[in-house]
Parts: sequence; structure tokens; C-alpha cells
Amino acid sequence: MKLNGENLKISIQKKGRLSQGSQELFKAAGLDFESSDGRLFSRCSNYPMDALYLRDDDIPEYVQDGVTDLGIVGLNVVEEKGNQVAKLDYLGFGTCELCIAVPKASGLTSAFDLSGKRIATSYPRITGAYLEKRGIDARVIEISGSVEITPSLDVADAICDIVSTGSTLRLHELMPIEVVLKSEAVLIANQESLRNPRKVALIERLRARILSHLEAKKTKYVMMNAPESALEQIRGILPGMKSPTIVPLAEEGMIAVHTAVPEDVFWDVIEALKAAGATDLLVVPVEKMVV
Ligand code: PRT
Ligand code: ZN
Repeated sequence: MKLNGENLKISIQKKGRLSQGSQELFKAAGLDFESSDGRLFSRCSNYPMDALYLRDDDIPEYVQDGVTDLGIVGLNVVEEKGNQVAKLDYLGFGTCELCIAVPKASGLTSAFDLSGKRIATSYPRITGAYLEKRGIDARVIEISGSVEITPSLDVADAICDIVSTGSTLRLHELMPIEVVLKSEAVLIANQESLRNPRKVALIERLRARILSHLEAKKTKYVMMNAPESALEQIRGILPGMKSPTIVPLAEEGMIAVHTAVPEDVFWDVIEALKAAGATDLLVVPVEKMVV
């Protein structure tokens, strides 16, 4: 099988922390790919698209050079590589922070204490730019892996590395002192592909599917019963949301109210609804949100 020249092409990580999230996103967008097991690429059976499986470090370059039109990769990698690509959408998985961390016993507490010190990192470009912007004159030492052990080997005084749960830092008696970059998986695009109307149409259809999934993840659908007399107060609790659905119940003076509630204010809204007299609250996840 060969890549189809007409199809949209997307590169994703072959094996690693972003593989599962990328494949789940394809599924949520209704895309059926042939099994990716051991392959370099596979074809989507219900969308004109081929997926290419790569090391994450190579994805920005492949997208810049037009080998693939799109890519899914960590923002940390995009910023470090510095390739010319368009960042289209943040995808809500692979979240982590690039942090400066120091040995707990070092007495260093802020990035400004690092002048004249050595910082080991696999992210020399981002780290260098961060230090330069703040006028901190530290030496950046590029290390390709296991950066966390460099302070104990006296190779460096501090590190700049990816942190997610923080357990790697704790294990090595290190503590974070600055967040240099907040990262998550991002959908990137080749600049030329964004000037090709046929490809733009396919990309926009794909993005609409992805965004409806991301919006749905941020929303819960809530159904409740309430006395009719509480309706005005309930409407006041749901100010920013679309008009709720109101259904009369068999019991005189009682109604059912159905509405979508954003995840970030979920508990505040639920507590206020209960206080206003809502009962029998039923909460269901939203599968897709198409606006
Ligand atoms: O083989 P390939 O080159 O494709 O993969 P890789 O080994 O370079 O990357 P991979 O799969 O480890 O990570 C891919 C992307 O996931 C990264 O570029 C980040 O955008 C994102 N990500 C999210 C992370 C982490 N969380 C993470 N915890 N990348 C790395 N880590 C490492 C970190 O380097 C450190 O060693 O995990 C350790 C810290 O984790 P905690 O949980 O102990 O804090
Ligand atoms: Zn990598």
C-alpha cells in the first residue's frame, strides 16, 4: 500500500504518551483507521485521510516540509523545534509543564538565583529564550535524556524538564521553582496546505468534528424536577447558558428542566439549583456538541 496523493495526511506519535490520545481523538471524530500495529502508516476507511506514525520529535519537521498536512504533537516539541507550522487547536491531552527545578537543599528559590549557574535540559532553545528574556545569565547544558540525575552527578545546578505528576522530581530530591511552558497536544498544519482550498475544506470538516468532541467533554447535560414557582430562580442560575427545555410533569405545579452545564462551573450550578428547590437531578455526559 502507498500513501494516496489526494488524501489528507496527518502524522501522529507512533508509540508514546500521545499515541493513545491521538487515536482516541480520531475515534471521537468518527474516523476508522486500519490497525496501526507495526506500520509506518494506515488509511482511514471513511474519510480521505492517511495517518503516518512517527517519533514525536520528527512531526513538526514533516509538517513544515509538507510530507503531511497535519500533525498531532506536544506544544513543547513544536516550540523547541521552531519549525514554521500553523498551530490550529489545543487538544486537551498530553498536558504537562516544562519547569525549572533545583535540588531541595540548594537554597535556590527563583530563576533569578540561577545567574552563573548550569542548567541541564533537553529543551535548550526554549530554556535559552526564557533565560534571555529575563536577563538571567546561566549556562544551558544540552542533555538528551535522564536530565533529572544531572544535579546529583554535579553536571548541573538546576534542570529544565517536563513535569506531569512531579514524582520524578520528588524521587530525585528536586523541586520546581519556575514554570517555563504549559504544554498539551496541539494540532499543527503545513502552511501551504492552508492555502489549498480542497485541503482546507477537508481540514475544516475534521476540525469541526474534533471541536464538537472537545466542547462536549467540557459539558454535562443536567435534568431535574422542580416546582413551577422556582423556574425564574433556576433560570437566573443558568444565565450564560442557552434557554433550558421546560417540560410539564403529571404532578400539578411541577416541571422538568433540561439544560447543558459547563464542567468548570458544574458543582456551583448544581448546589445553587438544589438550593432553589430542584430535586431528582440526573447528570449525563454529552457525546458531541454541534453548534
Ligand atoms: O519515541 P518518541 O520520541 O516518539 O517519544 P518520547 O519518548 O520523546 O516522548 P514521550 O512519549 O515520553 O512524550 C510525548 C509527549 O508527551 C511530550 O513531548 C509531552 O508533550 C507529553 N508529556 C506529558 C510528557 C509527560 N507528560 C511526561 N511526564 N512527556 C514526558 N514526560 C516525562 C518527563 O520527561 C519526565 O522524565 O515524564 C517524566 C516526568 O513525569 P512525572 O509524572 O514524574 O512528573
Ligand atoms: Zn521524542
